[in-house]
Amino acid sequence: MWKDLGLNLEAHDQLMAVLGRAYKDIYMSQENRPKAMQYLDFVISEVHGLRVKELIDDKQKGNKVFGTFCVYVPEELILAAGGTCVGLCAGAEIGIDEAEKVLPRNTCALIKSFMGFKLAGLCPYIQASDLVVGETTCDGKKKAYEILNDYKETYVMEIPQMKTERDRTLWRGEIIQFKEKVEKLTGRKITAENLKEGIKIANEKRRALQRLSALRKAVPSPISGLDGLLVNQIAFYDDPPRFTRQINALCDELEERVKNGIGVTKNGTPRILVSGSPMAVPNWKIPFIIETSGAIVVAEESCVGERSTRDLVDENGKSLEKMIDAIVDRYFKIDCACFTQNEERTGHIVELAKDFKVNGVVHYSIQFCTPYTVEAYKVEKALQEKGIPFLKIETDYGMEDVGQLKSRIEAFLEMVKR
Ligand code: BJ8
Repeated sequence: MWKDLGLNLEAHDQLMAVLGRAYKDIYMSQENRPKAMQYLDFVISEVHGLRVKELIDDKQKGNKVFGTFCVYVPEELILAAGGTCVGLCAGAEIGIDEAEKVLPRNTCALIKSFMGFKLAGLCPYIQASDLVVGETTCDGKKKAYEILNDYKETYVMEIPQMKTERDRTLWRGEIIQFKEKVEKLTGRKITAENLKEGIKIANEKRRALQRLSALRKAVPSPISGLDGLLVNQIAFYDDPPRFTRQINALCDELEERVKNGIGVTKNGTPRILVSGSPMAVPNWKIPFIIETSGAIVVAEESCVGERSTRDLVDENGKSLEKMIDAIVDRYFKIDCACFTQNEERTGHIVELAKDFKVNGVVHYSIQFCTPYTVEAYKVEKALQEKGIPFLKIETDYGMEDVGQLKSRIEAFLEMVKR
């Protein structure tokens, strides 16, 4: 299968060995994990195995795979046409030498990573995809997609940069055009009936993730931040109905824990909100440092977290038109830092900090990510006004700065404890 996908077999084996070791050290060393996390352990062990096989089997039945890098891509339309939406590999320092042959060195690690994975032949998901769907969010991504398109067909959705009525009209046009692209590629018409089903599947997945998020508000939290993040990461890869069932089972277990006052840490452990750039698998660096420094992460204000699960698509639309409008509205609410003005995001961060009773916010931006690094100023100001401690971190996927980050995080935790 790997050969047919055109993967670099030797390098892929090495990558799997490193990933396996990192997972064992970071995840399996945690104490008191919920039993239902075993399913997530299994998915990770098969993330470059059974899941890819499922996609290949599905393609043999005539279904299409859409690879994505952003939560703006409307999964509902893909599901309606019998397709599968998968997040592509972008969370590890892989193939950097290859990536830097086509991209400037001072490009964010996420962009270098997806380019590196493709050029080094290490991402089975991009190899299995029939189409990559990109978007004009930040400049780095939109220019990188032009280059990626030389190696893999990449369709780019235009994302408005403001939220006026004119921008909504543009966004609606983009959604319609994408619907037509999906119909053309899959050879299937999107109807009110199949779109209703697509909306339902995507909403059910978000509801399960919302349920998990709500349970993490409990003091003490019944699940670690590392495990919470992992669930949100796997949401981009797994089969949606199966994932929803498994996460609801996890939530049943966590509900019991909350009822019995069982947590993964002691009462009094500092509670941290991590906010900022998305963390794709296997980017576990910041929560790992926080949680091995005596605190717990209780929420992620990020696309791999609250931003992608906060809003549902309204399910009351009866006609195809109305359903499309509901999709337009739901995605138009996303508060990515690529927008200007983006006051919603700072408002959401303050709200989350209060709801989750956090002792502090760690703002994480990937080095060279202009939108999130610049927006950190406004976030800090908004939190300062509310008296909520704030720490700004800028880093990449490398491990060289772990010691230095740990010292800064430990000092921050000392301060929030006072
Ligand atoms: S909706 S956050 S998934 S664009 S980290 S590549 S912004 S330079 S990832 Fe994102 Fe969609 Fe927005 Fe979410 Fe650019 Fe920054 Fe890199 Fe980023």
